[in-house]
Amino acid sequence: MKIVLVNLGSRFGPIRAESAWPPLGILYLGTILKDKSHEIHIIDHGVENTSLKKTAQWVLRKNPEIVGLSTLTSSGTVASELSKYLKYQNPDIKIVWGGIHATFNAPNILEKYPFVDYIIRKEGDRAFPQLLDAIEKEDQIRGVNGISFKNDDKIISTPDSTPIRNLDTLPFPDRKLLKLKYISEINGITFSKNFTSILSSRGCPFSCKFCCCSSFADRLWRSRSPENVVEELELLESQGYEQVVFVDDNLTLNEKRMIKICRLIKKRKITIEWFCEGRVDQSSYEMLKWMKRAGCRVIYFGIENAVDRILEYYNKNVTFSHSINAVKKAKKAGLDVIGTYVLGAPTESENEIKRTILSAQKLGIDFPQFNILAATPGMPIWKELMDKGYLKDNDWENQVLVPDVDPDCVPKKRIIEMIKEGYRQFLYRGSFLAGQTYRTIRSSFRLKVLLMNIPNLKNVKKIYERIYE
Ligand code: B12
Repeated sequence: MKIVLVNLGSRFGPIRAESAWPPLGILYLGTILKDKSHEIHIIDHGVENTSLKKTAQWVLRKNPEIVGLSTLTSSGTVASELSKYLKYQNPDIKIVWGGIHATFNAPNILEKYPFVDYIIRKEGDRAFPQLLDAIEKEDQIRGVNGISFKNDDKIISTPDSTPIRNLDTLPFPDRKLLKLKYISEINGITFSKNFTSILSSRGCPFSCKFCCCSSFADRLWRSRSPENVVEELELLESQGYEQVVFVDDNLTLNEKRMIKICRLIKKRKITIEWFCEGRVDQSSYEMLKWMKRAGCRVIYFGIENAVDRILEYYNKNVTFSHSINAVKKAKKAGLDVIGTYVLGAPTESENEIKRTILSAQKLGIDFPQFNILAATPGMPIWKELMDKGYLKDNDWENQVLVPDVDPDCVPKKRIIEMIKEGYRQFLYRGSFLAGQTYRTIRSSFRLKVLLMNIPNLKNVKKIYERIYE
């Protein structure tokens, strides 16, 4: 069959290729379907910087039988506009939605958007090919697990598909399906011009209040074997990639496995640089040291908050002391550390927010990322807001900032002021600037990044503005 897969951009406008990462979901699906002899075309609408109409025309020119759209909550309404237009232009096209947003809102989407034919909930690697087989053979669609569709105005949802256990059975995503060149950039600073993403495990056994990843995969963590991961890294290096980001929900859950991946990277003399996220309670010095040796340059730690009461509310299963220790060990191992924070929980006081923001200065991280607690369907916080009666029926289509709806939160405006002030104070400290200069002089990685960014230096003001926003 002729299939077009679209990764949609946010309704807030195009994302620059510099701050986007390749859409691994549809790259996996495209590769699997291509291997089954389907004709595949992929477009990353979010970053290709074309209007929705041009994207639609591109799709129509391919004359597809199936159009699959990958959706996040931020792109759901864009997906509906595109789907409506395509269906209007060619009613024979079957429109299939997948991804996080489609998964957690299937009945609402099918009810509101009659031009969506099928929704694949959760992982699509098995369900999507099965659905296509059923459509092609005019077979029983109801026999395919993990799909939702409308039949005689009734919404049918087949039982959930089970998460794939053996991830080594999946092919390596064929990144050549996308013509785009992605650039790695953090806060306006370019890190690499030959960059891609990789996934070494799926799922997470934790159940943080602000995350929907564990319910997406039934809290089931599955990992690829170290050999399989390193084989893909080797391939990426041979294709000219210099830097990759691991987008795992929980990369370091099994420290022994992580160390084995690092040992294999060293053994096979792979020199790709990489960055990743990590949990502060899964951060032995031995593992972090191995990660550094094996090319890890930057680790994002989910510090979230400096107040244990709030960490408990978030169900994060860590205390702030874990963060203090993890950052110390990561710095000792030679990694750059970005700390990500979630502020604005119900009952979190203004003083507590200030305490968290200030603590970032003492922690020794290289940069903080302060976020405001947000909720979308699928996250435990979403259910909590529903139970409290703070959400309206049509809120499912948008991300909700918790301080906007919960009167027990410090007002959003005040949190934004504190965050801006926090960034300003963080950046303009003599000790910080001196420390960063010292680290840059001693690090070949940082020096390389500095050289690459010399043409950007005139944009320093813009970079700072972006940090503040
Ligand atoms: C990498 C990543 C990014 C990257 C790239 C995203 C991309 N283009 O794919 C970047 C940095 C750009 C990014 C940005 C954002 N992200 Co993000 N991101 C992720 C992350 C960590 C991994 C995604 C990934 O590659 N997974 C691996 C692949 C294999 O899985 P997958 O994409 O889910 O695909 C599978 C299924 O969903 C399904 N599927 C997917 N698409 C389709 C399409 C069809 C047709 C079918 C049938 C099936 C199907 O099959 C795939 C294979 O099994 C996830 C966490 C997560 N677990 O999803 C958060 C996550 C998706 N991001 C999230 C958010 C909030 C954002 C931002 C809004 C953040 C912000 N404030 O700016 C932006 C939005 C960008 C946009 N386009 O609108 C939330 C989404 C919540 C929601 N309800 O939408 C997540 C779930 C994080 C979280 N903990 O809540 N993100």
